[in-house]
Amino acid sequence: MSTPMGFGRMHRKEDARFIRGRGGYVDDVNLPGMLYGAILRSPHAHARIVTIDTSAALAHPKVKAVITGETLAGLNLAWMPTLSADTQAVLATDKVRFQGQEVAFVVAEDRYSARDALELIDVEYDALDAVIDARKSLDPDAPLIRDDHEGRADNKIFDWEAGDKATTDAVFAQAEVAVTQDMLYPRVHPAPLETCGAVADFDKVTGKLTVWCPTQAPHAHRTLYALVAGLPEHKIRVISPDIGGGFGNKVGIYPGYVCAIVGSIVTGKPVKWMEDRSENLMSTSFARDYHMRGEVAATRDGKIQAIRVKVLADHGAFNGTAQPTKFPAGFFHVFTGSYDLQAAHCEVTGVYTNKAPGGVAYACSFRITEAVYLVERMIDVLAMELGADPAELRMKNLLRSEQFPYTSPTGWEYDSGDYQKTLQLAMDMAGYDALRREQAEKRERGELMGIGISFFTEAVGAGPRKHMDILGLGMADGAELRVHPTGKAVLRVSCQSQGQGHETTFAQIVAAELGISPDDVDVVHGDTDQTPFGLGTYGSRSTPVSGAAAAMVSRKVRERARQVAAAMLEASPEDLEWAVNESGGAWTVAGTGAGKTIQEIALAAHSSLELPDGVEGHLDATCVYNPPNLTYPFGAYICVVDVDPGTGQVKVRRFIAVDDCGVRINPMIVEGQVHGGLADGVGMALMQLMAFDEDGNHLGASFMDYLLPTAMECPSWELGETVTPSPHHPIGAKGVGESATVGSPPAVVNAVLDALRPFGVRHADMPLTPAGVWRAMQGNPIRTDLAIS
Ligand code: MCN
Ligand code: CUM
Repeated sequence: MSTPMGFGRMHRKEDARFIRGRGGYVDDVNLPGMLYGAILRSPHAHARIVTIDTSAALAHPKVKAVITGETLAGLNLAWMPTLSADTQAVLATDKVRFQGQEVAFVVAEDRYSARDALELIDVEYDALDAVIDARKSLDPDAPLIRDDHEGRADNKIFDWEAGDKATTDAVFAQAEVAVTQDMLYPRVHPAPLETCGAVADFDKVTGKLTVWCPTQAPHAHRTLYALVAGLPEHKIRVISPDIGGGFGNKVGIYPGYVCAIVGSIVTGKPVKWMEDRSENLMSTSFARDYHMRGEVAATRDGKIQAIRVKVLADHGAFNGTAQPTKFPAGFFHVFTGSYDLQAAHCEVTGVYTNKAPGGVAYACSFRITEAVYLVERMIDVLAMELGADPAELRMKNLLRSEQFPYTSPTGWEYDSGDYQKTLQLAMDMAGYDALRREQAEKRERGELMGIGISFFTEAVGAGPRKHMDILGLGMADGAELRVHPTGKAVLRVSCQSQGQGHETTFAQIVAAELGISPDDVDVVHGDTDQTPFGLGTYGSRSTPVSGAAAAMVSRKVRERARQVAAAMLEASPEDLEWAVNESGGAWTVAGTGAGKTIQEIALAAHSSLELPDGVEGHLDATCVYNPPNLTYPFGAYICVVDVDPGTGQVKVRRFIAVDDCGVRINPMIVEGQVHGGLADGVGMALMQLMAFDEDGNHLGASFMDYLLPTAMECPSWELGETVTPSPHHPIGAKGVGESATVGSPPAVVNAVLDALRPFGVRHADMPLTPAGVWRAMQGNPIRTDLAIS
């Protein structure tokens, strides 16, 4: 594959090291004299801690320190802030609040001794009743989970609403048709290949703390460590090396990171702590767990008028959700979906339960996943009620291209879209009418075939900083571009790749702007000492924000180059034109053939060439990009399934995905992102479930119990694209990293329920396992009702 001068398909630059086993991950960091940490975790979901006896562990010959909540309390570190300004116990002092919670930290000479010594710690617990079902957490007699909060009387975290209740209720009161459906988006886990971990190295002499951890947001981590540990921020360096998948799991700060830091401060040696798989599945970053009620009002002929939503959000024992301060329920705001509505209203109640911190990220774009699932299920429920075709019903109600930029009933401005075109392309690719005919014939023969559609609008690329923040840090991102005398460039960005290929696509952005080869651009990220401040990678914000910063800083460099070129050509800068041809980018004098390539200009910028007053020399530049708005990518997905009437087994036979993420920098990487997200969606729809028993015992702490999709469950994806550029993004790109995870679960579920139409089933909750489908076929679908009114 030849290397394009800018945008286009090219193999990922980083793969040269990944596929040779030369990646460098946190667990590859080995420092002289390094010690190893291990965490003792709670066996109870809810219990008071009576005593912790560490003497036997301390007597272990290879143990160097045992840290408990009490040790941390002495340092004022027993609690740390979460990403939503709640607090989370680093090591439990008073109570444990979920099974798997961190209780003590052992530091030993090797990882085996550290693990062995955990067994020697004696903790006496006084077990308490646990609240596992969010719908019971607000019962008057429910045990109070967060009695550490002064004055707290119940388990409620927040009540939040959006939209106009009076107008919405009025539309419903007049509506010809209204449908209601309760549904659960179950608790799931991102389960990346690499688990979480950290290496902390505190240098007593210089006072410098270096932390290697696989974080999606190194700068945000640094600021939080400064706030948590009280260390001066300029003495903290966070290095996020290669990351083996994040999917949201690597956004937060986990107690183990803080323990590793304290371990290093206490022992004076570097300390490594790495989770095992069970620890990762039990204690980090759960998402969803949303009990939802959707209501849709429409006319008899299928014009949707309003949507009304109630949600009960289970955020576990510590509210770990990373949401802008303004939006405690995050981007659930986008619950009006892709449709032209008169009115909308939603209420979200967040509650604590005795589960690991939930409400956190998992390829989620801050809760849009749940909102899209709700809307897209509701459209199918309405179609069933009206006896309408779900594709036609969507086509009729989708926003029209002339309505963009479109302000939603909850005040969000969708930047651009051409929804009908995208849905039509998906239908054409699927051969929609033929599929419906095939389905009708099969139904005659008792075969169960289903066709499911979803249309989603995503909102990605947070800021602007006046609306979006994490713990008060505004969401804008910096970029720095250095151009060496030979015209080779180094781009430094604040975002951090976990597998998305930034070293390639970001080099392509600079390459396109400067007319050089992406091979001549190195991308530096993931080291706070080497990169400008910014809020990192999540909510598919890298391309919308850092990608824009990369384009803008390249344009600054280009403008500097123009000044130098003018001096070289003895022309006025205004008379120069920028052009990129096969040999690269150059400033040329308009109307003459005379010009200088960017490489010639770079050399001259560093030479003894006389430059006019005010022209500094060198080409390096920096910029901070504060996005004017989010970007709103969208897509139309069609899933075709066959259900085995004898076993309830679902086979995803075809999956057509048409994504519109504006201008594509590297279509091959975009397709890879979509493939991953689609597989994820099939997993969530059919297999993935973090289950607990009534006492709060975690039932999914291994991949034997928590099922992940493999190639076996996935069809050969059929991808299409439409390109509606973002009008406010410098290169017209929108984010895409989470689109398919957001858009695909409802398509799969809609397809399975479509297959089950002969059984009169209107809804069944995910995951649609064979057992679940079988029960639905017996007229007893697995369903959870939203018990709050
Ligand atoms: N891209 C492009 N053209 C566009 C949009 C994106 O070429 N119009 C490219 C980007 O430049 C980048 C990739 O596609 O190389 C994804 O870009 P973007 O949509 O900006 O998303 P981020 O880079 O911010 O990645 C975050 C997103 C999130 S939030 C989750 S969760 C997720 C996802 O990415 N986690 C992933 N995809 C993942 N892919 C891998 N391999 N591993 C993860 O952990
Ligand atoms: Cu929402 S999971 Mo991603 O934003 O890292």
